Amino acid sequence: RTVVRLADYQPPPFLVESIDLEIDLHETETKVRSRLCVRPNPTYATEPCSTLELDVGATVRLVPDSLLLNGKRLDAERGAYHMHAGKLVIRQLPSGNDGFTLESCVLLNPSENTALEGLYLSKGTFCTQCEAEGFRRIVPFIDRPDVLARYRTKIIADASKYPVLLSNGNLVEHGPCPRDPQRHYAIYEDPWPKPCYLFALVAGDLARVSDEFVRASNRPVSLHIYVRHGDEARTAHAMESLKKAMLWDEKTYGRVYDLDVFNIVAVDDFNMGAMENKSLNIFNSKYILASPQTATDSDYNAIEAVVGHEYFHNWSGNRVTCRDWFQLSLKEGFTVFREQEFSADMRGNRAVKRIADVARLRSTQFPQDAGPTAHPVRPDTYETINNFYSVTIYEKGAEVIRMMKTLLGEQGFRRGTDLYFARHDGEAVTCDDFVAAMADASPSVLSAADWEQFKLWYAQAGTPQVWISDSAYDAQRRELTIVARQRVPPTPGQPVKKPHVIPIATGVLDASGKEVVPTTILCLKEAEQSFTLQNVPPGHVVSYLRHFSAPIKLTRESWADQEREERELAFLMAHDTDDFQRWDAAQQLLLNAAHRRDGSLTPVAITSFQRAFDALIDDPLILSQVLAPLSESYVMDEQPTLPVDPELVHKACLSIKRQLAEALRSRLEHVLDTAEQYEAGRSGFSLDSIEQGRRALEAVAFSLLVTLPNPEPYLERALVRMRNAATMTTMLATLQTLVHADAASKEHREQALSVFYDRWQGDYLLMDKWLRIQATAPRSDALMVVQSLLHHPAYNAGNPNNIYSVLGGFALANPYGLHGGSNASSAYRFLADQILEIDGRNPQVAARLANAFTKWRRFSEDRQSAMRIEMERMLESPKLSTDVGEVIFKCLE
Ligand code: HT7
Ligand code: ZN
Repeated sequence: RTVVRLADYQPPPFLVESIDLEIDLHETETKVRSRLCVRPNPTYATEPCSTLELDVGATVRLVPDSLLLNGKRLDAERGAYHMHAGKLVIRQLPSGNDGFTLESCVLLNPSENTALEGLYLSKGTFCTQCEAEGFRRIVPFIDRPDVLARYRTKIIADASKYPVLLSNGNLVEHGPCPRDPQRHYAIYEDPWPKPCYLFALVAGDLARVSDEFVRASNRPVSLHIYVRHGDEARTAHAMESLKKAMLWDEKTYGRVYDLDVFNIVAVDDFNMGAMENKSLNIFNSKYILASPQTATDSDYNAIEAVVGHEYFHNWSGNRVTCRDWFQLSLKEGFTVFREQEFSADMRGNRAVKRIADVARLRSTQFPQDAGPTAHPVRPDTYETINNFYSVTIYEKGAEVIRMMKTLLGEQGFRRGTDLYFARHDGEAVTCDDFVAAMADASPSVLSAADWEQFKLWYAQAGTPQVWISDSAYDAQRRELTIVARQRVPPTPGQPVKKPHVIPIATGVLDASGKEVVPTTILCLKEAEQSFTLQNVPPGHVVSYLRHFSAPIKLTRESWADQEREERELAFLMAHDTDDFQRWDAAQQLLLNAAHRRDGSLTPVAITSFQRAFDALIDDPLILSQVLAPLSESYVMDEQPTLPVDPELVHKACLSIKRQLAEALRSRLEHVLDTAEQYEAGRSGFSLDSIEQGRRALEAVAFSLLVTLPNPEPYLERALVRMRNAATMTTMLATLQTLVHADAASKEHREQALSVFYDRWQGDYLLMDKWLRIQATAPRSDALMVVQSLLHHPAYNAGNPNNIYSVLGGFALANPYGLHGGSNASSAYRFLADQILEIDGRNPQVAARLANAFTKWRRFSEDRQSAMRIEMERMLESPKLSTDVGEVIFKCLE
């Protein structure tokens, strides 16, 4: 096993000043000629290097005799170069510090590229994915992010099949090929030096939708979105989102776009969400295409977020990039944070966005940090960098940035980002450089030692656990003493940890619910530390970790008795001035119930849900989040005692839904009535938060009511609603209710599924959702359902979205379906077989599925041994990729 280590980082011996590419596109044999202007790196520490090593992907075929050094042919026979372990090693370099040119010509077969890295075809469109190490699958190159070059790219292709030819930068020339008028060419020049992972090329028969953004300086930028013909009308929201993002980045960070054109291309086959290639973003079509008839509210929100995210990378990632891939969170954590704040500002309700982000962090990143693949925000080692595009690098990385903002304040943070961009524009830097800019821009806030300690957030894996005790109250002095203790749990390779700097945003309410101590930051640095709050009245209730000011798990020791805990949670749920806290208190009440094996809600909890319903009815989005059922995976991940019993958790979750439905029955029925009436009396479609809230609340109401003892009327009503709903949000929500409800009969399910299928079978994105709803249904026969979906005409085994929906839905989002019931070992065998099969085509996607095994030690012994057998079988497979191997190996370690 070959491991790359951060500690081994060395600057590159050579830099590439510019690269000239000529890419002659053919489906089965594309010819790529390159001319690199190389020069020794003056900051390279040791002797000038006499050999140059270029990275070359395994599927790249070097054309014999095509290597030219300063125009002279290099002869392999005479030892001028050789290939070794994915490197093209060139020996006879000119001595001295002058640069040289190196030309090469290679052949590729895009039609056979099923890994979707490098140059590949998506439904007849040529496209590229070069991050992290895909460029070497197109051109022999020094494929690392600290080598920044200027690019000139000539694309040649059949004119009728590929009328649109795109690459980074400005179009400087185009026309028919003089010797072959069937073919045409286009030449692009990108004036901004960039690492090769930001290179992109697209060629296809695509429709273009154009618009314009006028920068603060009054200079316009042409915006183009390229999609399949017929999809033009579905780009409006993406275009609006792009313009909003451009304006927001000017206003919030002073970041202005730096070219006169910005292109986005949507393709159906893409391993991730989207890619921020310089001026030519390539997107998974699900994050571009939306229309009121075909997209849900979540789709609209996700499009806004992802379009924003990729655009924001133009500064956080492209203009200032990463020195090496260990620094990935430098661009990803920061950009996720920027995207989260952008979305929060656009939504008009910041708490709603924060709730969604924290729910995601807790349900995906916390389990990763507690399992065998736990790694720091800046890992020390990796085998396959693709496995590190993780929730830890992205979401926990964003939390680390958020904590810096909390500590420095709005203005201090902005001073820090201004300094960071000014200092490092055009450079490839590290997370330390980011922190240094923050520290230098606000020298009096934290000491150098504090910043060193703060940086442990980059170095230590594991979710810190904080215990808070606040029983020491002096009524006479109205003084509250708070004692906080912290511990970072051991994680693989890191048995012992140091204390973190943890900002705990804290407020105090009096007995009537009035805020008496406004939010203040308790900055916990020691393993144990006490804080004193003044002017605290008797009967107070303290609210800790407001807006989730640090990515930690908090235990309130003064809540040792359940009665006090439930009472104060109910109080916070009713009165906290921070809506995030109200939601969080509700979550805790639900989680407490889920962990009482029978799922019983206390009378206090039931009353507080009834009160919350009445208090929040005018804010239906928050209310829908307060009432939203807990996911079974989350309940299992948070279960304090092992082993987890998926069947028991499923029953407990069902019982909680039923108790809520009983307690809120008439209110929920009213929600259904008003939703229908409202929709009938309204024309047009709006995304404002009240309307989204109505739809979300109706969805929750259906999902709760169908758990009641006599659910038929609600199931019937859901079916009618599904047929008639005016929005895709409600159509899909009711479909999901019908397919997921324990009480739904086979007829209900099949009818709902076939109504939807008949209507939308021509829409690939909707079929993907239709598949996912079935694969995630918590049923004891989920394995059979999933097996049959693999043979359904709507399922395309080469399409990552379909794989993530069906196999990912089953393996990662349906714990009862995967582990429950008597046939768990068959489910594990099936999953391992699928992972092996997909691994042969697309290791990156297969490795994501393999993460299903990371929780294996939380289950019963018989399940554990069944999973172990499958993992060992996978490791024995001679062709197993390092991507999957790395995940499974860590599970078994
Ligand atoms: N920066 C992009 C990462 C990405 C990627 C990485 C590995 C393989 C395929 C990929 N597609 C996109 C996405 C982003 O964070 O903006
Ligand atoms: Zn990103």
